Amino acid sequence: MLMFLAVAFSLVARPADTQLQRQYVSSQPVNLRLLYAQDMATVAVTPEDATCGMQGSQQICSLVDPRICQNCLASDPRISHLPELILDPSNSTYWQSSPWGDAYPSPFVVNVTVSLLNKMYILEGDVTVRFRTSAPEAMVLQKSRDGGVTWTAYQFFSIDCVADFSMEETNSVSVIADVLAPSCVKPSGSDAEPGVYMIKFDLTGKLNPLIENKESFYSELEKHGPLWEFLTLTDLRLVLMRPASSLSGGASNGAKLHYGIYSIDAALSCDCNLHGRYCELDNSTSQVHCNCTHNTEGVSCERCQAGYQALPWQPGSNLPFPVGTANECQVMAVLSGSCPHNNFTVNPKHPSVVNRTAPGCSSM
Ligand SMILES: [Ca+2]
Repeated sequence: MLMFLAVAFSLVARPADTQLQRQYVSSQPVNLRLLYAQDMATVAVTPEDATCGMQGSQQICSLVDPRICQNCLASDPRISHLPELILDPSNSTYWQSSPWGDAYPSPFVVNVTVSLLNKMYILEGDVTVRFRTSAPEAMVLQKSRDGGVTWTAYQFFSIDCVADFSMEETNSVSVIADVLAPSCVKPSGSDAEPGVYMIKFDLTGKLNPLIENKESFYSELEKHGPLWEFLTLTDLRLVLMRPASSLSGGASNGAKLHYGIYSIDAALSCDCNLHGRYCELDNSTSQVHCNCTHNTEGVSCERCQAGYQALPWQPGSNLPFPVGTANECQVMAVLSGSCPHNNFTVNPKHPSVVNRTAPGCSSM
């Protein structure tokens, strides 16, 4: 398998296991393109004919030099630029939109949606989008937590935030309310690679003020309130709203106005309630589930295994930081007779629960 960009950052910067005997089991961040390679993520562009060459050959011309043009035809692999090239391993292959021509009334809005298969993930770092040549003049990065039914904005991007979104341009964050509220920024990015313009949703920058106090950060996160909702997702969506330099020529400027994306990257960890280190695809059911530890089971390790229900199930915890708490499911002793499991809580490892014997059952 081709290797992708290394996960260079993690909002949950934790010391190595060997140093502190951590109790909980955290899922390891995985790059979005690796999840795609493992059939655990998909990418789609809508409307479908916004991808170039779907209904015959189309000419795509350079914004910088309109005399330089290429043909695009979706049915010809040599000159097709389909959506999957956004998440493929190659940094040089790209998705290309149709030109903004007569077929599209203004505005030319295109959705690029990345969906994670049947599972909630935690965003662990920045979302980066590598555009071909230049970034759109206006776009929104959104996320969904319910498989694409409802969407909320992570970040607005515009060369004119007031005109496009009635928002003042801002970058400042200081309190949690600032972090969680979407802001609008100019689509200014790095063009370190020739022909590539990289735009970033700066999650690490936004979270830095919160992560300084890790006890407080994890305490807030584990309430499963607004911070948890902010960081968890099932889908990411880029709503492309206006191609670069369209203000100068508008839709009539046709072939040189379009969108192109080389890649979308994000580090994500599977939500396993701190009982599983990674997720995997069950090919027989085409469903993703956690590889569970601590005697737990379920898609997200959300229940105790049979015979390990001595105590009620709980998620693991990062607290007290940094060692955390495993909250593992505890084995039950199975006694003779007809006592139901959940009433029989005799536990040789934990004598404190030995005497929780149900009425009518014999005690050990
Ligand atoms: Ca690519």
